[in-house]
Amino acid sequence: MRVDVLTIFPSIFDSPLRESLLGKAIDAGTLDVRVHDVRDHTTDRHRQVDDESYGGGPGMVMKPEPIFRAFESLGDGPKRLLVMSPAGRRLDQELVRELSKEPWLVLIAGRYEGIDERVVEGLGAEEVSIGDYVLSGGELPVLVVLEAVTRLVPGVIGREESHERDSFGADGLLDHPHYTRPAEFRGMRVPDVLLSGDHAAVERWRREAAVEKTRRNRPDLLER
Ligand code: JCH
Repeated sequence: MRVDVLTIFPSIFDSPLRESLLGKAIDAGTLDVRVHDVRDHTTDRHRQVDDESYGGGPGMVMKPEPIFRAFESLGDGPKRLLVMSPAGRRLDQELVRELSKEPWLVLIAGRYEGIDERVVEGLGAEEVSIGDYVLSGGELPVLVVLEAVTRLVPGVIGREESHERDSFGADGLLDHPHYTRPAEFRGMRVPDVLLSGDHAAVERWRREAAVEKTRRNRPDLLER
């Protein structure tokens, strides 16, 4: 999968793209992530990427021209273009699965009060929100989308830690609790059934524990 990121803060992406899963997938060539500085696509002396809001009010808006130029510098080929926004379609595992099937994604991280609407209109960008809270820019949302999507790309994570173990798997339940050694820690015991070796009993316990955790933490998931 190829992913191009358009941002005015490219250095934010350095360490997250080097570490862990993303870093390994990039090293292995499974993932080709390219980060572009939108400011490099300005044409004026001041390399201006923002301007005042038409209609007035406080706060600046990202200008469309450098974003269009950055996008058009990527070359030809079918791309799915996403722009991060608190006013976007909320990211969920269903959208993540869909995006993981795309061969080429372009993710735009804005700043200020957001981006000129003509990026949505003229480039066909889809607005995506990572949740109902407000951040100061789209860089962290881009990294969230990248990590969620790329772990589903074949070859990015190992077989054994595969996707059926997701909290938002086919059954729509949260994941069950996990335990490792020691069997007793500061007076807290691991449930006996998990030490029993009875695989059917373990499966029944996990299912019930998953339902209970979902009821407690996310009752909305059980309604559906
Ligand atoms: C962003 C901003 C509009 C603050 C600028 C670009 C995404 N889920 C999610 N939360 N926040 C974002 C996000 C994404 C891109 C940008 N900002 C700051 C934009 C606002 O209107 C209320 C407030 C925030």
